[in-house]
Amino acid sequence: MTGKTSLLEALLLACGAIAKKGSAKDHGTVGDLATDAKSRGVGSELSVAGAEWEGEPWIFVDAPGAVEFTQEATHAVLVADVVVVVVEADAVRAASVSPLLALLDARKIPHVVFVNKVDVAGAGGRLKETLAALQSASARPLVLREVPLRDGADVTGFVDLVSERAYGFKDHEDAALTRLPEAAKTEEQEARREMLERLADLDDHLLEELLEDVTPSHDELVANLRTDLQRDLIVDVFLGSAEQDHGVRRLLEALRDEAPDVTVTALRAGVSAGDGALVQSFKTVHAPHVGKLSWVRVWRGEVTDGLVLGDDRVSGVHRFFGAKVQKVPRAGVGEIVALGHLDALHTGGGADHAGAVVLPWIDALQPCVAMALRPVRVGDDVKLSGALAKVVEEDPSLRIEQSAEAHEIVLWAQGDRQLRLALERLKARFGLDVRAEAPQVAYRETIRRSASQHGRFKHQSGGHGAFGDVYVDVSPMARGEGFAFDETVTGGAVPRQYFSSVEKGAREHFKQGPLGFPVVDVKVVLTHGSYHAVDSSDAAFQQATRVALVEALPKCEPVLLEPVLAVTLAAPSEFTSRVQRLVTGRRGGQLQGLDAHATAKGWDVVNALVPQAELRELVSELRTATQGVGTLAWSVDHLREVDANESERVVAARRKARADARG
Ligand SMILES: Nc1nc2c(ncn2[C@@H]2O[C@H](COP(=O)(O)OP(=O)(O)OP(=O)(O)O)[C@@H](O)[C@H]2O)c(=O)[nH]1
Ligand SMILES: [Mg+2]
Repeated sequence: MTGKTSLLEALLLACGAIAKKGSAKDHGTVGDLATDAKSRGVGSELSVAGAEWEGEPWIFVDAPGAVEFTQEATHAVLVADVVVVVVEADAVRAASVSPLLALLDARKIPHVVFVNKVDVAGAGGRLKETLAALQSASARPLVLREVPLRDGADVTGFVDLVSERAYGFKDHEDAALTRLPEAAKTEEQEARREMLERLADLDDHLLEELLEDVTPSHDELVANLRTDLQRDLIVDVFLGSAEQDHGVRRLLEALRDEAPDVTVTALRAGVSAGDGALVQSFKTVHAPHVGKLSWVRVWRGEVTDGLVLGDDRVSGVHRFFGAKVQKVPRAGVGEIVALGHLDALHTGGGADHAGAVVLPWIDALQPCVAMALRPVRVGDDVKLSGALAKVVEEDPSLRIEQSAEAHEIVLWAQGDRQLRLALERLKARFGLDVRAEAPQVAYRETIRRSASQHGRFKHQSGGHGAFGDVYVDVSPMARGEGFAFDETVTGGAVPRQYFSSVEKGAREHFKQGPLGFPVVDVKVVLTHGSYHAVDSSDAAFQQATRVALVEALPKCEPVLLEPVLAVTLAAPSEFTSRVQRLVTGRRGGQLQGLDAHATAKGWDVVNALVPQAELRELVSELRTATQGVGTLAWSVDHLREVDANESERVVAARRKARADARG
């Protein structure tokens, strides 16, 4: 919500691609109209708009900022020539871009920062600390490109540190050249000096000039800025207001002069020189009536309708302007277009005339909240699986899990918002009404005490009868040991061939213990028994074992076990103590440790153990406690005894569900 979509709108206006801006508040902008943003209040999807400015083609990709849509946003970043990171003049919020900056640096993706919303009252007073926070979040030096002109704490214009010209903001108009006020001169000179010093750190010629007090030429300065940006050695910082169109033209000019073009970016993306068209997909959409569309960047050559790419033939080349899609005969190098019916191409994959091309991409994020889905209409199950496969292909940070134990289809996502979006898509695109409920936790049960039990199965019907007779010892084992069977039968009381029948009977019975869940960590020992030469059988001994266990287990103090997850919660360090309290405030939450984040500067990771049943609420609390930016990774760690209260609740709920199912 920092104003990315608003900035796109302002850029399009500055290019002359639109005559009038749509409202960002009502999601009437080019960027938001192209997506489902309207129904959710936040951007959830990429949108693309092409424009022409000063005789050159531009393609802008607007990315969602919410943490749940990071995967989608990251995909756009990977194929971009340059990334504009939009932040607000707010130190705490600015620090939240740290993971993004770390990714950009790891991939050497050129990026600049645009400090937006400087029109907000008092923004000028917060700029200094915002810049400091940004610098602590960035591994690369920030190069401030403009200093604000101020009236008290309000920003009224800026001085461009390259041209040293001062501009005064006017509402919804290009800034007008003004005289640099005396009061701002010292600040301007200090800021320019600092900019030059940072650039001189990276260039010997500039350093010499600086030491000799020679003013570098405008061209030399721009050449340095260009090289340093392209090699991801510096992060330029611009400021302005997307809503008021302040500072937008200057940003556009800087991007024109300094951002790399597609040949440089293609090398960065791992594309080798060669002949013919080569594309890489960064988004896949299954649109009703249209079928599969692959959003691609053309890294090399020219794509024409009907061209063979990978294993398929291009059926339709589409150019975007937000929601408006136009069919074109061809797309040139550097363009971003949607190609129809490239069925074998998946998001992240490349293709040329000879087949699939493997290019560096990024792993799917691990989803952290889950819902069990059930079609409202009976018989829609197969349709649901098919539709879900497509929804997940569109967003690889979703995952489907077919739970055999609970007979559920579980959809895993990055948060409730992304889950809701998936449900909306199932409805809008596939006509599927789906009910979502909390998925079943894989509870287990075990026993606390041992018992010995006799079990006999005797049955006479028609021909020959059935007879099995066993004495078993049942005892608890250590957590994680599962199931064990042994026998200590002497004197052939139970013939050897029935030992495995007893084991089978026990395994079968343990599928559902007295509390209603699979039984684990229990040992069964067959100690004694008797048999009948004619009537005994495998089945009869299995039955006798069950008879014994039905009696035995309730006497052994059965207890409920729940899966406990090892979780890693990541957030800016000012939220760390709050995050720790979230863990300790949760049922069964245990702190394990605290570390600095491996890549995101100024972030911490809190390691903890929490019951799986608490995961969804923990994620939602984490988001609330961290202004929406915290993330969580998890793995199943161990099974733990559930305390009496919770156990009673879970067992009662299970009984009720069983009773309801029986009708
Ligand atoms: N005062 C002020 N408000 C702005 C400015 N730019 C955007 N806004 C407001 O900030 C809110 C969010 O703007 P968007 O452009 O939708 O933000 P976004 O970054 O695209 O948000 P997501 O896509 O959800 O990440 C809207 O209410 C805008 O009106 C600005 O320059 N000044
Ligand atoms: Mg947006």
